[in-house]
Amino acid sequence: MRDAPRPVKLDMHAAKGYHGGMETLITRGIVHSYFEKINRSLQLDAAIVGGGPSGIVAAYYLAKAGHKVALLDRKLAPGGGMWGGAMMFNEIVVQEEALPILEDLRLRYRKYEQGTYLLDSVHATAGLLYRATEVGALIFNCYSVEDVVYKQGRVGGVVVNWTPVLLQKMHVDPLTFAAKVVLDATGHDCEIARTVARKNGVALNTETGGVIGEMSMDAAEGERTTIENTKEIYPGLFVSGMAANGVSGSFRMGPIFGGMLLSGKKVAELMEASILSNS
Ligand code: 48F
Repeated sequence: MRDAPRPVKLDMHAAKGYHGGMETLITRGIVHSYFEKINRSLQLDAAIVGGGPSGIVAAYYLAKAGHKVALLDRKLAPGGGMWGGAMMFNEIVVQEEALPILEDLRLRYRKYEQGTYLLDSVHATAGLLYRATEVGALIFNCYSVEDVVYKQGRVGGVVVNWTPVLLQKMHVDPLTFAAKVVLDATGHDCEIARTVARKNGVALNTETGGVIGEMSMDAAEGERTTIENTKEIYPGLFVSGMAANGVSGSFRMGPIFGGMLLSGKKVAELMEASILSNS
């Protein structure tokens, strides 16, 4: 016969000697640890704006290569448009070309048809976030990037504020994270590229010199061009994922994600080359 399970007892004596008891112990731990994390991020190799699939994959490869990386996302739960699959049917499709990335990140997938694979979108999103943080990428959720640091014709960091501050339209000044390179992985709105062009009156590396804006849906073409359009669009500023197609005026593609993953890997390689050449 099996032993009856022993009652679980939490050790309330852990807070001995703390004025304020257990509550102070908890608060102190969180405050110390959080400020140690933010302190480590004030001078980054790479700041990644947007925690959708392309941004997370970029964070994973850069952190794995030993670079100091922080990813900032305005939502409470980063993951962008991947959690919800398509119309909240929580499955996504990935093409064969992206299988090496699924393998690197140890995600579970099932073979479908014509060189495509299916993944549970919750598993895939949680898995990407887990692996990226496991190799050392720091993730700051509830952070909105409202501007960049712009000096001598180069993007040199991000200007951040709490999302609730911006939602409430409170007049509160932001803080900054310096970064050798910045990634706009903000998805359909390509917010950082727009801000840089609008505020500084500069030409981006696109056909018109501005943000062209995304086109309607063509899944195959959109997937192809999202990788092609992944590039440095201004000194120090890179684009990936849907923002890459938005900036360069190409198609959206819906719930197929191979292009997003490959774009994230490509941009990590481009950013790494830039970090090394500017060190
Ligand atoms: O849109 P999103 O998932 O980016 P992605 O990597 O992937 C696109 C696909 O999800 C999908 C698609 C697939 O074929 O077309 O749409 O290009 O994630 C973008 C993330 O950026 C955050 C936002 O909360 C989301 O999680 N974000 C956007 N603007 C800001 C931001 C900002 N200014 N500051 C911080 N986070």
